[in-house]
Amino acid sequence: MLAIRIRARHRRALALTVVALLAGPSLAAAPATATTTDYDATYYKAAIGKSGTSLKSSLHTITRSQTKISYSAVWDALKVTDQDPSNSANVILLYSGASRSKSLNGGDTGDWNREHVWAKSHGDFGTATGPGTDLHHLRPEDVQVNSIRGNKDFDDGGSTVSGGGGSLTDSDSFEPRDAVKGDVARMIFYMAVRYEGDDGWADLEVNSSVNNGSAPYMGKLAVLKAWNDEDPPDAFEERRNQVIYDTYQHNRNPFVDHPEWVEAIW
Ligand SMILES: [Ca+2]
Ligand SMILES: [Ca+2]
Ligand SMILES: [Ca+2]
Repeated sequence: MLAIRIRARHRRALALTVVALLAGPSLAAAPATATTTDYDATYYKAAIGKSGTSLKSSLHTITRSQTKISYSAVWDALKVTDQDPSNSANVILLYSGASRSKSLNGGDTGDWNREHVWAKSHGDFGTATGPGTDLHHLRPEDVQVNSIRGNKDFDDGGSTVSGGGGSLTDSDSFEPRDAVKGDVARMIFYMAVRYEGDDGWADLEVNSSVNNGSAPYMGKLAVLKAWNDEDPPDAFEERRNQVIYDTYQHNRNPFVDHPEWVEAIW
């Protein structure tokens, strides 16, 4: 079922690429176009046809129904969700793109650890069971690269991050490598709809700033929207969403299924 859906999306993406090439030499990515998924008639039934705050509210109600896992259980979950498709003994590190042994999870140089893409200080949710253990924004990352990203907001620009796979950083922001820019954006947008302040955690929102610090915000909105368009969901990201849904949390990232919903809300 999933394989069929992925192939269908890739055919659409290819068709869109041809249209974009025929349309002219613009370097701007085309906005994400409407997609259909196997879940539209079921999981997303209440959201279909909506936009703006109505869509956001609907997606919140849908995604807040989930199973939650402990922070210690996140280690083993990431070994499944982020498994290297070419080597089942390894995980792929988000920013660096490296393939590293699953057994090297830990805190030492050369290890990988649990990166909170929505920095856990932004809203101060820590690692208690909740947003701090939500697999939809937790990814394996090299210990030192994770430390360099720190709690910076996302924006374009900066100098090359050592071991960062082409990621850039400056004093107040981080730019992931191109292949995961959309993944990062869709994780941030998921957090903004999933957490609305009604379940004991901060209402997380995307804004247009950097230096958000411990405020429950993440920037920059315009950059994240562009990244969503430039880097559409691929098979790795879609499989990850499916594994979280089937095996761990039983909720989905709506923006992996429907990247055009970013534009429909923001
Ligand atoms: Ca900056
Ligand atoms: Ca990607
Ligand atoms: Ca929110």
